[in-house]
Amino acid sequence: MSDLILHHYPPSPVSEKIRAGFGLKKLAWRSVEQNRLPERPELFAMTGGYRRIPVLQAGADIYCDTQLILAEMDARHPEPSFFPGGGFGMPFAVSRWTDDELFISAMKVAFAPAADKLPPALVADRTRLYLGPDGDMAKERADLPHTLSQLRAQLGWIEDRLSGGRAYILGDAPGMPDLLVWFIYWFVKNRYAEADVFLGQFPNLTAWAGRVEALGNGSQTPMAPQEALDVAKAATPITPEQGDPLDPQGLAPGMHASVQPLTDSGETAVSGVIRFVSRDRIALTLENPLCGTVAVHFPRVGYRVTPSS
Ligand SMILES: N[C@@H](CCC(=O)N[C@@H](CS)C(=O)NCC(=O)O)C(=O)O
Repeated sequence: MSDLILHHYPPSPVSEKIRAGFGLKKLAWRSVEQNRLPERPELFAMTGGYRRIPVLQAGADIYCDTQLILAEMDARHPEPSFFPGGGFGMPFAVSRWTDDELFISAMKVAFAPAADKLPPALVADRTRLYLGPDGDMAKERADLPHTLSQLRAQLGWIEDRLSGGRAYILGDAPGMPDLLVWFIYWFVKNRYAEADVFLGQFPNLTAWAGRVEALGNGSQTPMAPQEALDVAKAATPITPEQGDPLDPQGLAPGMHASVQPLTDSGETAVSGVIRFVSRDRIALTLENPLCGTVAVHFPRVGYRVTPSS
């Protein structure tokens, strides 16, 4: 069993990206089911209030955002690689499209037509989070044909990429680009009432989805939120104190800082003491009596780091 603990909830599409990653790597992992709404006291104690799901935990090291979670999974369990054929770098660039424009199109298609039947608190929360302070699901529902035209054109790119008998997006072996498209496909397929007809126009994508689904989710064993806290408390972060002389912001270990997503989503910042700085990530040291000392990692892209004193 690996020491990886995933904090997630089953209907979370972004978490499905990681669950499928466990499948690709055939990993055993511990599954901590979190609330769908942000009532997650044990998790917030460990992350300093980072709002999103999923979060990956390994002892007292906590990884926020799937961009970083995938990188960390591949570093800890290199084979089979998320980057077959040496396809490094580019999948992260592709993820800026799948997690932004493609995800927002899919989210509107999944949520807007069903919004009347979902718990109002959930709809209000996700509308604010993804569509900003002026978001309106009723308007999105009326605009569904336009949104479907956006989603259709984007999925068409992957349909074309999979033409000519290519089994996976990079070729013969599955990799990170497949996870990036799979979670969108899974989200639309499971939530949009007309998904079978809509997705039926993409035969290559449909055949590919069968192959990705067959990779499974690895082998998961449930863990209670309190047990995950206990694991953190019993562990010491393995993240070293490390600076980066080329850091454009002059960030360095020992400085106090806060980290916040760049989107206008109303999320609170996470504050702590900088422990690790690199081109791609920042880690803060946080202290909380419930979990002791933890190192909380964030990607640099998509997040603003603000030194506080
Ligand atoms: N950039 C984040 C996005 C994560 C995200 O938006 N996850 C959704 C769940 S699928 C979420 O956190 N929704 C609000 C919530 O669950 O509280 C990542 O890649 O991890």
